[in-house]
This record gives sequence, C-alpha cells and structure tokens, in this order.
Amino acid sequence: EDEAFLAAFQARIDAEEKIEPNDPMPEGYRKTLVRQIGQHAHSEIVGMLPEGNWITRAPSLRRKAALLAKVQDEGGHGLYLYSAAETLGVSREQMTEELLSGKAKYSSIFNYPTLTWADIGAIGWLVDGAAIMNQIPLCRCSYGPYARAMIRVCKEESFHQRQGYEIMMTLARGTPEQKEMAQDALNRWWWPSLMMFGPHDSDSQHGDQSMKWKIKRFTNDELRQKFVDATVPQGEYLGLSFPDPDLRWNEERGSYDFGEIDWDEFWRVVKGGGPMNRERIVARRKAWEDGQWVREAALAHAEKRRARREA
Ligand code: FAQ
Repeated sequence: EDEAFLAAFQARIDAEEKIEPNDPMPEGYRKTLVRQIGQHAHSEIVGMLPEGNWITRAPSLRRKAALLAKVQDEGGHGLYLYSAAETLGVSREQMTEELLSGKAKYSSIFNYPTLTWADIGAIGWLVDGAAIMNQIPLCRCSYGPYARAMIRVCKEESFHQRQGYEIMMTLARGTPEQKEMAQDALNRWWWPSLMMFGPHDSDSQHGDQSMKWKIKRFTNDELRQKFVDATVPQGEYLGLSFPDPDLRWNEERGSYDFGEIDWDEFWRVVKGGGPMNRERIVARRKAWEDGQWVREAALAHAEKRRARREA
C-alpha cells in the first residue's frame, strides 16, 4: 500500500464520504472493521443468553412478551452485523469458529450472571443505555454497511432501554423487598456497565487509528463520561444509590467525577476468566452443533433446487 493510496483514502474519510464494500481500502481498515463488527455481532448473540435465562420466569405475560421481543431483536442485530462483516470478505462460519475457539472477543458485560428479575431491569436500563451511547455515533461510522445497520439497531435499543428503566421504576416504587432487589441489581451491574466502554484511552490499542478513520467518533473515556452524566440523574430519580463513594458532580467540569474501575477484573473477564465465560461459550457451541443438521438440510435443499432448475 503506497503512501499516495493511503493519503487518497484518508482524504475520502476526511471529506465524510462513506466507504462501500467494493471500494479500495487499506488492509488495516478492513481488518479493524472485521474485528469490531464481528465482536459486536458476537456480543449481540451471546447477549441473548443472560436475559434468555428469565423468559420462562418473567413475572407476568406482559413482561414476558416484552422480554421475548427484546431478546429476538438482539438475535436480529447479530444477523445484521454478521452480514455487514461479510461484506468485508469474511464468512459467518469463520467468525463463529473464532468465537467458539476463544480467538474473537465479545463484550465483557455478558459474562456476569442474571440472579434476579431486577437484573433484567438493570440490563435494559444500564447495558442497553451504554450500548446506545456507544452506537449512536456508529450511525456515522465511515463504513457504509455498518453505519446503516446501526440506525435500525439504535431504534430498537432505545425501546430496550425504556423497557428496562420501566422495570426498575416499578421495582423502586414497589415493596421494600422489591426496592432492595433493584438496588442490589444496580450495585452489581454498575461497574461492569462502565467497563463496556473499553480500557482508558491511554490503554486503548486501536483507539487513535479508529478515530482517524472515523470508525469511532468518540474515545472510550469520552463515551464513558457521557454515559455516567446521563445515567446518574436517572438513578437518582429512582431513589437508588450508586456503588461508588467517589461519584459526585463536578461544577467546574460540568460532569460527574467517578471512581477508578477495577481494571484487573476487566482484563480477567475479557481474557475468559469472568463468572460466566465458560457457560456462555458452552451454550454457543451447543447451539452451533445442534444447528448443524439445519445448515446441512438448507444446503441440500438449495442444491436440489439448483439441479431441478438446470434440468
Ligand atoms: N469487552 O483498543 P480498544 C450490545 C477489547 S452492546 C471485551 O479500546 P476498540 C447490545 C478490544 O476488543 C456490546 N473486550 O478496542 C446488547 C480490544 O481487543 P482486540 C457490544 C473489550 O475496538 C445489549 C482490546 O480490548 N458493543 O451487544 C471490551 O477500539 C443488551 C483493546 O481495546 C460493541 O461491540 C469489552 N468491554 O474499542 C445486546 C460496540 N472493551 O479486539 C444484548 C462496537 C475493549 O484487539 C443485551 N464496538 N475490549 O482483541 C466498539 O465500539 C469498540 O470495539 C469498543 C472497544 C469500544 C468496545
């Protein structure tokens, strides 16, 4: 890749042109997108598991219908994202193999267990809230197929966030036991939600280059701060407290100061040592193996139709 090519590509990015699948692009740009979109797709699919755990135990028919729809949306998001990654020349099989072998990552957040119904509220409020904060700017990502997929995904995520916040509101205004459940869920999901935004900018391996290529529009720390600023007043409205003694409004910055994330825990979970990492991969491997006959049957059917057409 010569310098003239890289400069011409950067000029397109700087002019806010969308890069499309058949356009020439630097190998590093393609690789970064395959990595990020693939991991994003895996996160959606693995992210169905913690909530799927509560579908049969939802407290009412109305709650069950909403949760079922949310988890189905996540499956849909995973499929859009795998398709967006496939436009870059990688196959779904390849991506799945990388997930199952542990080579490809997925969001650390989905390696925590969902212990009570309040966790479903906390996930919608905090995890989908964090996902929206991160994904709204991705609607302006320089890569066209990813940016376009994000528009619909964000619309659905905002319904998911409302769904979660409404569960939290119901619990927070309920019996003392229900309020305690909501508080316990906030205590357990707060720090892992802040970890979703990734390492500090100073430790973000890909951050600078992805900003330059306009794959990312804000840095990890910028998005994390925006999330804290948007979410703390929502928690206060619920009458709940955050598990961070250093959390306070900073008048000068016009933002909340907050305590230090436990980065040892973050890296442990990212590297496979979280409370649910093993179970998540076992579940995905079983789903892939159980689906083998369906993939084979679909291929055989397509082959038969092709042969019939040609006969
Ligand atoms: N977990 O250099 P950076 C959802 C890795 S939302 C695990 O800063 P980058 C919706 C990172 O991959 C969740 N790994 O990386 C939903 C890299 O490792 P690598 C998914 C993490 O890419 C809600 C290394 O650390 N959303 O699913 C994490 O510039 C409810 C160094 O990091 C997305 O994927 C982490 N938290 O920035 C579904 C959004 N953070 O690849 C169900 C798109 C970092 O070199 C229920 N992705 N790492 O091996 C992004 O915006 C970016 O990829 C970041 C990381 C911001 C996640």
